[in-house]
Amino acid sequence: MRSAKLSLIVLLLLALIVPFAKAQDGGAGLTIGFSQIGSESAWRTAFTDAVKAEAEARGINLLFSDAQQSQENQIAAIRAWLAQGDVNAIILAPVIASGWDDVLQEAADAGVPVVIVDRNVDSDPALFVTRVSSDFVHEGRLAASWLVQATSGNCNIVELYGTVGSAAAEDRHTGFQDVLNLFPSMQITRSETGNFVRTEGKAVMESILSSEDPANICAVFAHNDDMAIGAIEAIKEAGLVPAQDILIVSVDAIPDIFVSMDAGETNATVELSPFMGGPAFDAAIAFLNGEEVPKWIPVGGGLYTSRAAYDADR
Ligand code: GZL
Repeated sequence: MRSAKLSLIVLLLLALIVPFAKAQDGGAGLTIGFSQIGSESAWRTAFTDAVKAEAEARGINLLFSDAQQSQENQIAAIRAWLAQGDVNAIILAPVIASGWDDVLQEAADAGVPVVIVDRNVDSDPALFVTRVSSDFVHEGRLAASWLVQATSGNCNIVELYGTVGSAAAEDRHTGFQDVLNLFPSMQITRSETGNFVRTEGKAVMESILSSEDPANICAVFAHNDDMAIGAIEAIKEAGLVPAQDILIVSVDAIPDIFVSMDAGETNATVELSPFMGGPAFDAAIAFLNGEEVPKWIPVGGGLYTSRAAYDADR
């Protein structure tokens, strides 16, 4: 009789304590789904590797899905994790901004918090915990500001646009145009999407070089380094000197862009940190522990015109 009573008391105590048990600070033991866009660029791959390494270091059980740049695949992965019923949180790197309302509502209804990383969604912010990202508009402004000082405000520019509909492409374009609007002799004369992919960036630049007088192209603004590297290959194959005949500025600061910079084949890159996993996991854990989380957690980055300057900032 005494042991039954004791067991009952213990169970009652556990019932009181367990609901208030905090997720361990680092997230050890949590199961978190990470819906990644794909592996379209070297930056994306570095971002994936950094998130996986962070999860491993924290003892988080990471469920990883590479959507191969398909929103349909991202939504399917999230729904599968919700159906599993044992996922504590979801990290989403959305390929494009629209089309997330339903699945984010389903996650909210299931009590599974979602943290947005990198690109943005145009859904109600109440449907996700926070967004960890850089400021894409600022990145565009930085790139344009460098080009203004490199050309004294007089330049016809080819824009290699990222994935159509993505916040990264839309906002980098907006920031770049914000600055150009101040300089009447700076204009984007051609803008074509290369979808953030190196081979597509090369193909688009080849097409532009064959349909425009290259003497009228002062510079290329590529929304990411991979497309810039593709453009560099096209410029060289057209018999022109990249970074001299045609200036080049891009975003991401991937290792390969510094190889091009060392060779004098590109001019400038804006850094985009791949280390968003830590802040994303921290935000999910804070939310699970009932703590307030800001709606935006920024990651920074500067503009670099040499490897030495980039290395000096590490
Ligand atoms: C921007 C990110 C972009 C990178 C590209 O934050 O979404 O997607 O600049 C990647 O390299 O494809």
